[in-house]
Amino acid sequence: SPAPSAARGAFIVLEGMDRAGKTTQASLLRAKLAAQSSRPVELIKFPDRTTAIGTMIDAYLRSATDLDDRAIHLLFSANRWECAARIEAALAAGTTLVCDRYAFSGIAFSAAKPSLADAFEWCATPDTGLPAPDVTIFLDLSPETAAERGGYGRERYEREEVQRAVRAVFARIGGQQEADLPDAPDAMLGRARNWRVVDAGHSVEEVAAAVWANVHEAGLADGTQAPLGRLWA
Ligand code: FDM
Repeated sequence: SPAPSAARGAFIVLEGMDRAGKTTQASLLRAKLAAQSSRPVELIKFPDRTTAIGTMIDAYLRSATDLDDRAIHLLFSANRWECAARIEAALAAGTTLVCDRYAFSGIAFSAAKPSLADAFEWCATPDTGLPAPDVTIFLDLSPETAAERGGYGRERYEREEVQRAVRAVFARIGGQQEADLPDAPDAMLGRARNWRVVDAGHSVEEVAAAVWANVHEAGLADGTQAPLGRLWA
């Protein structure tokens, strides 16, 4: 394992489909990382509904309010920006962060909307310059398996047709359908961002093992010496 003097904490993002078990896997990963080293590990999540911007996002997701598609997109990005300094400080202080959703959800859920279908680059732009994850693990789940797990909840995006469209954008972000994304600069593609896909259609234990294997293979079990990157460089 890496020297205890590794310069900073690792920034590990979990993305995934609704019902993929993202929140469960984030807390299992946190526990596993904490057991592997003495480095502090913290869980964070986006949207962070506790801030003033987060309160507006929460109302939108519960359909208590309506907002223009571009306006809500910018609020989700602003919600990351208001946490960016805290993320950087924590990593620099040696804390590893496990982050439940990040800018990729921002792109996927917005570009899945008909009004923004041809605006992938516009969707990516507001997040330019945010701390870049050292690895992003995407928990993939088919709508069929989601249905077997009891279907979706009641929030705005928890409908099968939305989930299908979101999954298609995630596949584009991940570079799985590169040819379909002529408008996306290379750096936005998952390949350049250390994007890993885990099939979430298995048991909690199996998925946790696959998530851990990816973190370990990425060399992030005990922080990293690599300089912190920036989206979308
Ligand atoms: N979501 C999340 C977005 O539309 N944009 C974003 O930038 C982010 C981070 O908000 F439907 C969507 C994804 C999901 C909802 O749900 C948040 P959870 O259950 O709080 O993760």
